[in-house]
Amino acid sequence: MKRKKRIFSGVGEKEVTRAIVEEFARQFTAYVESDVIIVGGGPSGLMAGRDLAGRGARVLIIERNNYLGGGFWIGGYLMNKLTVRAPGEAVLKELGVPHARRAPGLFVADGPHACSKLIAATCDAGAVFATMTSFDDLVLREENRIGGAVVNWTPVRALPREITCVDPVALEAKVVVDATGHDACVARRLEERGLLRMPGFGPMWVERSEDLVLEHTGEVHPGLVVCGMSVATVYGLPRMGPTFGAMLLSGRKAARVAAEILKRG
Ligand code: 48F
Repeated sequence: MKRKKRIFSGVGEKEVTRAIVEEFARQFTAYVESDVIIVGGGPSGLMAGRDLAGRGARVLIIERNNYLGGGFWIGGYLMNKLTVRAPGEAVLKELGVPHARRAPGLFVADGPHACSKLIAATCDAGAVFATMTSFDDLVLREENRIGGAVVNWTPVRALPREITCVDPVALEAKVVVDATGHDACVARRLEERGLLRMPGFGPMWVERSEDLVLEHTGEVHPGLVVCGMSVATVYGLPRMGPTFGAMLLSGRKAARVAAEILKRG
């Protein structure tokens, strides 16, 4: 049979596989040492990553899922409309996310639109992602200063202990940001070692919670910055439910704080 002219290039399976493996290895090797590791690719982590990378920092975002965005795709109760209380809508404007004013100081946007724009803006700023990668532990240096994060492939955790014994690997960074949401997984590791006391987040009270989360966003231990809902868990602040202004602005503040730590050296 006469072969028709090809539409796509003639590269085969081996080139496809090499392209993936070599590019992954190149990037991973380059980010074995970075300025900032952000654990958690939800709204606060993405925002922190975008602003820090925009300031020229080398930023690696670690996310245990194969998708980024955390709780930012869905508003609440499985409904994909997000709310943002003023002044958080300034970030929606900056990202070019269409939003409607529902009441004085209250705005609504589409989850998929807002989340995809934030992810794209974070990529455009130059942040790099390790997805399907779970934070496992911290690297601690002299006087318990943070020196990086210990990570493993997410599926390793799902395997029965009897058949796997896969050691994690360590990544070095000058600053680590805990953006893991309500679980505050990174700060939790310090608590387990008696280096931090975490009361856990309190009951819902949106009018107080957003202000408090923003106020408390910052360096909680030398080299560790907390942002987003992990701040509520670390400081015992009320939760806020499906509203995201404080997540975006907390990520922005975390970027500022991390940049100051980097400058301080
Ligand atoms: O939960 P998440 O969206 O955190 P956030 O940025 O925003 C909170 C809001 O979504 C909402 C709220 C207020 O609006 O109450 O809940 O504080 O995103 C956290 C991300 O961290 C990832 C997790 O999969 C999610 O994408 N994550 C959590 N633990 C780990 C992790 C871990 N151990 N390793 C890697 N990623």
